[in-house]
Amino acid sequence: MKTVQAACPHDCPDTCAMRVTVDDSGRAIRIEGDPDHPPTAGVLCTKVSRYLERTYHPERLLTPLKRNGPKGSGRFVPVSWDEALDTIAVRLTDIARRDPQAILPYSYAGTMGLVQGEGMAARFFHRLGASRLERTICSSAGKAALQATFGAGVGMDVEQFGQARVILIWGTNPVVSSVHFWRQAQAAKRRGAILVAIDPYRSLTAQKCDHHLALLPGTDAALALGLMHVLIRDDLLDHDYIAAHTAGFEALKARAAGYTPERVAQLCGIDAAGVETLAQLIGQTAVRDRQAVAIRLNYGMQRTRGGGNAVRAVACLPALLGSWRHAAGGLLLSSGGFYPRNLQALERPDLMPDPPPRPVNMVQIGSALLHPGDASFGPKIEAVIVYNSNPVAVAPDGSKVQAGFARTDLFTVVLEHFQTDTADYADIILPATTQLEHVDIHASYGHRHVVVNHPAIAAPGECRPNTEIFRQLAVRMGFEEPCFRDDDWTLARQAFDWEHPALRDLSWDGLLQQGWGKLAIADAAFAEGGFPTASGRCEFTSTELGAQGLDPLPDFIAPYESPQSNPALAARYPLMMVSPPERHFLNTTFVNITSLRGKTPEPVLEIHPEDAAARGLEDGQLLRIFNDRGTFQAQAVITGRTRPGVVVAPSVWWKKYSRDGRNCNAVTSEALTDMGHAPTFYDCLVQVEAA
Ligand SMILES: Nc1nc2c(c(=O)[nH]1)N[C@H]1C(S)=C(S)[C@@H](COP(=O)(O)OP(=O)(O)OC[C@H]3O[C@@H](n4cnc5c(=O)[nH]c(N)nc54)[C@H](O)[C@@H]3O)O[C@H]1N2
Ligand SMILES: Nc1nc2c(c(=O)[nH]1)N[C@H]1C(S)=C(S)[C@@H](COP(=O)(O)OP(=O)(O)OC[C@H]3O[C@@H](n4cnc5c(=O)[nH]c(N)nc54)[C@H](O)[C@@H]3O)O[C@H]1N2
Ligand SMILES: [Mo]
Repeated sequence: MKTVQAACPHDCPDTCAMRVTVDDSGRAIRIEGDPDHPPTAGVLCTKVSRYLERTYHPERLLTPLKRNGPKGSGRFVPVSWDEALDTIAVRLTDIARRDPQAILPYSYAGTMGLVQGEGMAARFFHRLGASRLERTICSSAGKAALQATFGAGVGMDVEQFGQARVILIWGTNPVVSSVHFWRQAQAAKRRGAILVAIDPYRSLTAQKCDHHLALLPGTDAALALGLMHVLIRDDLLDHDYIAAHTAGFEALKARAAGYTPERVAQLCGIDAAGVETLAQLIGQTAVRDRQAVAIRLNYGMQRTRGGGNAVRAVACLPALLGSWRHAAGGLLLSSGGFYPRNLQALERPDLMPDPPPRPVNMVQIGSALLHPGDASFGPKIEAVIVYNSNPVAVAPDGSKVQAGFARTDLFTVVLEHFQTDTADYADIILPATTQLEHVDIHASYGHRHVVVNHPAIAAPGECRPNTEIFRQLAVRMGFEEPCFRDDDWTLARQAFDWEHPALRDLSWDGLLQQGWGKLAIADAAFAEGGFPTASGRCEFTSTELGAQGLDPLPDFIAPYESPQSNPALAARYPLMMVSPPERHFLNTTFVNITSLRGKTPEPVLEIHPEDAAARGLEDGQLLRIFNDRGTFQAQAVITGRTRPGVVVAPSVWWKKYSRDGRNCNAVTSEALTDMGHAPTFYDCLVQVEAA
């Protein structure tokens, strides 16, 4: 029997430290949260506590496979590693001889590990001169907004939320998506804190908060500007903090003047009293009582057209209130910017040709694959190498994505654990190791610890780590640079700049032994200002955005698709659809885990009783949800949890497990946000009828 220190690899702010118990035969028999790691506190979520079921799943891919039927048919036969890698190397060499930009890597955060993520893979594609993937499918609108406002993706320490007096849980459903933050919020509540959810939907989180403000999707910037309007009007401001540590207050004041509670109420579909009450709550608590007001902001608001501006507007509030003075006050969207990553050493961008290859936005993979190539787009895409992602299911405008991957002239390689919807379209599938079987090191975007992952068990069958697969491809492609021979622990060490002051408390040996260690960052990092912007201030007016010719101030930008902004479209498709995470899945990961799918056997669509009655729909009935882009089916759940005019499709389903072979991304669009080139999954008008 032995216990191995591990890290949860999933795309989640919590990045848990885990302990894996392995018996004498080498089989993992237990997985649990590390009780000593403060953010994890011995607890794993429902999904990851099933990680052994996933690892020992009878459908794990165990050998390389070659397609033996039409694309998408899912028919494959086993081949040797030599045959698989030789086939890939011959094909990529041939394409690269003409133009390496016709080769596209496609990856995201199937694992958040810095080694099995873009470590060796990035070196390989940089050296090859392949197209550069803009990895913007999740967090880049908010990241660009924080960059403009705070100077980096930095914020409060999640471990401090338990001491806050008021917590705004804004555009996030942590009971589902971040249970370790929710533990902190509950601790605060037990101490008498007031929790407020801001979400169009009465989520599991909103149900447990003291107040719930159900605004229309995509209207958060208007609400934030309305709160500022009241705070300024009633002089609920920390004037000293504003004077010493912010830039652009007068301009922001002028902008907020236009957002009266009445106007905001109309834009957000709420009553003006809701705006007044919330402003009084945060203003009185922060300024009159000098107590900590904390904001947990996450992804909900970022998935609509004005997502970047919405994050910028909300991010101005803590400085106006002086909340940053408290360790338990301020705002947390991401802590990722605190880590001194050493991407130069890890990913070797210097291996890229000059000028750098063209970018391709991962959100628009459907259109990119269907593009015939021209002077402005560059060459037609001839090969895609997919790892750590499932684009056929997760990317928007799914019928385009599917048509792109179905191209018979496209050469597709998929590195995977399972035969996903994307793997069905591969020419070659390569079996990858899971977190229990490989080395990794993790930063977090929710807490402030480095977490190490030791392999606990041997790889099953012929599975290999992503790193090893790219190392062997590099040999076959004739890449001779020594960096293609670095092993995984070497990559792990290269991931950070160990001389950086944020890592001064950590030693490599100590980290390997304990499995985790905390960055040296002050609890109240911005109590005395010191934001990592050029001015050192919290920038209400952003010099950076101004220099790019953009609005330097945050503003409300209406959704592409809403009854207010696009009445003609809404006449045909009157319902706004959001498709946030389903509790028992992680994006599409875990959808194939029997015990978890048992809890959610069918895709559902939640719809308000008024909208259901207007369409003669009954609870449990099979629905068709559609717009000009496509259609998918789901079972009706008629409920007052959503507001009239808004339908909710918990996601993301494997297409092949649904009755019609489609999922909600059949109707979502490829349009991008105002900042960060991010997706607009929740900016989507649909109509609903009985199937
Ligand atoms: N169980 C589980 N956990 C997950 C994931 C998962 O799939 N399943 N995914 C992980 C990943 S990759 C991510 S990015 C995070 C995402 O998790 P969160 O940060 O929680 O964000 P979302 O799930 O996008 O949306 C959360 C809430 O935002 C609401 N919302 C939708 N539109 C708007 C809007 O315009 N304004 C406001 N204020 N709210 C809106 C939705 O109704 C939903 O209740 O979760 C991670 N954790
Ligand atoms: N409609 C709608 N669509 C959405 C969202 C939404 O809220 N609504 N959310 C969006 C968001 S926030 C995100 S982040 C994206 C997520 O999209 P993806 O990053 O594609 O996430 P997953 O669907 O979980 O797919 C990850 C895949 O990586 C594989 N994998 C895991 N570890 C490894 C490894 O070590 N090696 C290899 N080779 N493979 C591995 C897993 O088996 C899994 O199939 O989806 C987006 N799509
Ligand atoms: Mo995400």
